[in-house]
Amino acid sequence: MSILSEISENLQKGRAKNVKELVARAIEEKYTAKEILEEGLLAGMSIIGEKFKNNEVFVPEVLIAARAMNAGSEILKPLLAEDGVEAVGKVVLGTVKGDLHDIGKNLVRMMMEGKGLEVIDLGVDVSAEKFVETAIAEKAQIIACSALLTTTMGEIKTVVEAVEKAGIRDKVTIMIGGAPVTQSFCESVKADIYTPDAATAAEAAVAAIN
Ligand code: B1M
Repeated sequence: MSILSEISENLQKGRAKNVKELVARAIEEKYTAKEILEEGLLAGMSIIGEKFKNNEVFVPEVLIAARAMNAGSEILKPLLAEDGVEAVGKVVLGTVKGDLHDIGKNLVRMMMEGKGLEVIDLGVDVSAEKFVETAIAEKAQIIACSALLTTTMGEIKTVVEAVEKAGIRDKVTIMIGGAPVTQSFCESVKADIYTPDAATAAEAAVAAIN
């Protein structure tokens, strides 16, 4: 079995320690961060996602797989960061209110940090008020919202409205993403930028600031 398949297998079993070790070994064996992320970690997570949908695994299994995913991607962090890049701007990032999914958000953070952005990560279940008050206090140029549930993606609209109400709409770019989010949804809630993945989000954030 290839090391990337081993990463995927161990992630599915929620063996965080093994995943960390295997990711470290794959780095030593000169696999790229992209290969390890996409063909190892995300491949495993996608199988878990399918099984979750089909009721073959349940919340506890998914949760431990998610922990293994986060543990593995933390090891990749130095590889995703570009050496010597100065902070080019500030981003307030979080998963919207009512939503506890953080894997995609964590990838967005890593990719953005890799591009030299300073990211204030508010975590999960973040209210619109919290996004806005942090953006004001930190003078952030970007608010970045992740939403993974069709029941929580509407919170993005609440964030856009809160930004408008606070009178900072012209100072802040609102970026959005997450599995159920689309370009047409972005337009309908009057957010600024939708991107489908973390790498594109980081590139778009840098472009929006410059
Ligand atoms: Co949940 N869950 N979950 N879950 N979960 C989904 C999302 C679901 C699609 C599974 C399914 O049924 N097939 C489904 C949503 C259905 C829907 O709304 N359409 C679902 C459900 C229903 C639920 C619960 C309601 C289940 C329950 O309790 N009955 C519950 C809700 C809890 C809550 O949030 N209030 C729940 C709970 C959980 C766990 C806690 C067990 C766990 C989360 C653990 C954690 O995150 N720490 C979990 C997980 C892991 C998943 C799946 C399996 C995987 C999600 C994931 O991390 N994917 C997921 C099924 C799936 O997606 N196939 C599922 C990997 C990650 C890298 O992808 O986050 O999409 P993603 O990020 C991508 C892009 O979307 C993008 O970049 C990343 C790629 O580079 N992106 C951005 C993300 N944010 C971005 C922001 C940007 C730009 C791009 O700009 C700002």
